[in-house]
Amino acid sequence: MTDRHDLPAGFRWGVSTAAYQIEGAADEDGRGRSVWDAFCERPGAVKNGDSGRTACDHYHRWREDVELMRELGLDGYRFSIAWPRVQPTGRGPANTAGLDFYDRLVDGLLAAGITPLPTLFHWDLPQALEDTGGWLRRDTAHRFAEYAALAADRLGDRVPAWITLNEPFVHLVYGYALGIHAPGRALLLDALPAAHHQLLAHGLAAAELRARGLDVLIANNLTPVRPASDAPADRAAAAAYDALHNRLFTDPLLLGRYPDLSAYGVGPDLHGAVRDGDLALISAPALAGLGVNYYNPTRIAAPAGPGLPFAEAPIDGVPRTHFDWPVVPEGLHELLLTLRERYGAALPPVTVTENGCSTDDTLDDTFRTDYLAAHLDALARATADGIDVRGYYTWSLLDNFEWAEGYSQRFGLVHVDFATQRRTPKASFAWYRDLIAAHRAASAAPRPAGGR
Ligand code: IFM
Repeated sequence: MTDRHDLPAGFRWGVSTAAYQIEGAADEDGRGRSVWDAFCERPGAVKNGDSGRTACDHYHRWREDVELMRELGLDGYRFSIAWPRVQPTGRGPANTAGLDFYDRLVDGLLAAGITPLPTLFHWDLPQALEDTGGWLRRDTAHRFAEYAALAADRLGDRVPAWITLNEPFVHLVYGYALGIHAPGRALLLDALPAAHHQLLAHGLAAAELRARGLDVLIANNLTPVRPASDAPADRAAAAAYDALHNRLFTDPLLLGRYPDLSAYGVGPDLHGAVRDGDLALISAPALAGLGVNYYNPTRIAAPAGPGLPFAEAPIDGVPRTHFDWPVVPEGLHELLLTLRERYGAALPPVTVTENGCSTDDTLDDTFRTDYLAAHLDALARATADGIDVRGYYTWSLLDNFEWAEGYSQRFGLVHVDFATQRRTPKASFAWYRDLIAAHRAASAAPRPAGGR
């Protein structure tokens, strides 16, 4: 039976983090204010009134964190660059002191034999840009390309591949449609221009990165969508949800068009946001890879009344994480096969840029080990089925600031005591380290006939 030990030779092992969730140092070295700084100050917006002002203090403790990564034997580290450190107001010349931090980090990673994989936008928009309309405004896409060029000019000599955006779907829905993440706007379907402007930002930044000889990826949050039954109404609802969650941010990149959003009463210009030439720009240059962030499938039924054209249905009979998310490893295999069926030759190589689970506050996190093992087994089955998967970055290295949930959800291989900043590797840390070492040794050794 195919399992994680059968992942291809050269498969890249990593961990993922994001700036606002770990860095802290909110006022240092000229960093500007981000939408998350503002959102965390709103009473009741974040559980327990938590914020990322200190988080894991990674800004000062990054050497210790790189040492942990070296111990894991990682090939790659996916982190995000805080736009407000590079351009405190989202425009204008680079803040050198802010870029210096990432310069030191990149050098530290390379010295540890780890390839840096930066994400340019993981939700921490400079507040000054939000004040002029944020992602609802087309100009923000141009500002993003300018920022991407500044970051690439400083780090591109050592960083070969870049992720433009993290989970634009989640940012759109939580940040602009429902208001449960920063910037806290609850515009429902009127938020849709923020989808197009994020994709336009990707396209414009991709051109800057490619002009500097760099590879470009995007990290999309994707979910296999399962209809609650075979009834036509449930199937139609599932298709509508799939269009919003999966296709909205992948079809334009790989097919050069938006999916059919008529179930939402929305036309192909997304409330007038799409202009001539935009889709050509978004889809023109081939992506070096598609980043897939997978956590769980979604079960969808027809809605009971007016409003959105779908209703979420429970997934019963499976384990659940501390966050109460259903654990369905097979969903990762299913998702990758669906992507191939949908995009065919247009599907670039895939990297799993996030996958992981929150557990309770314990060092003996067998739940996480089982979760990771089962998802990697599913990934190996996808590679055996011919999907080109290049690597796996687990979320996350450290327990960290989990957005509206504050510090109540712990996703780390390493426990963080937020009062002392003490890092303690959990059982899953040793497990991941040993898996990476075993895979590397087996990949280097000649394969016995009929075996691994
Ligand atoms: O913590 C987040 C991350 O920032 C984006 N993807 C999902 C993770 C877990 O919720």
